[in-house]
Amino acid sequence: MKALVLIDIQNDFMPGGALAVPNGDEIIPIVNQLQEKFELVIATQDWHPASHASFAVNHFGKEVYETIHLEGITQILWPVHCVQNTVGAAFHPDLNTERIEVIFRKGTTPEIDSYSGFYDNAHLKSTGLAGYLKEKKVTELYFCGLAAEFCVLFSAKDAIAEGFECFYIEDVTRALDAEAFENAKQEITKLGGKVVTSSTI
Ligand code: VGL
Ligand code: ZN
Repeated sequence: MKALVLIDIQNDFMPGGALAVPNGDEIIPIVNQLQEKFELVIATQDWHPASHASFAVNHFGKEVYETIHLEGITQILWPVHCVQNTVGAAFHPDLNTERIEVIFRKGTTPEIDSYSGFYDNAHLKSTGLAGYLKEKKVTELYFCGLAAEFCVLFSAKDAIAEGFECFYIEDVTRALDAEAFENAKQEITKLGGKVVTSSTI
């Protein structure tokens, strides 16, 4: 059984959003078409409280994109984004949400950040996503969404570690940084995942 995972297709990651991924909106028509090919579609949503530790404004004297140590790991400080119940945290209005069976929200704990849909960045807490998918007898996971080198990459890596066959759909994601995108694809391949294009699905 295969499932399509829509990672963080939210307004704040779109052009004009608080943490805009260049051309992020280009993926939406392809995501909508792809959903028809899957029996199970699930989504993640970055869903932060305003007090979240990943926001630069919550650290006195720190600027956006500086790093700090959080829970023993390096944390990039982001602009305020995807605050719970704001328009920025909502799915893009053109995304077809009718077939999304369940939404896993992440980044809700103020002091820990979660790029992956499975675990927070320090692997302290599970979201329950792996258990949900295993109960549904899912073995193959196809990833699309934003951003390619953060939430899509981290979700794909955790999926591989959880024993799922992982497909990273390279034309249905966009990156903040082109070089990081190339590194992300190499990392997925090295770990045993597959980098594919939507036309082969
Ligand atoms: C993301 C940075 C911070 C993402 C979320 O969805 O890739 N990136 N929060
Ligand atoms: Zn975030």
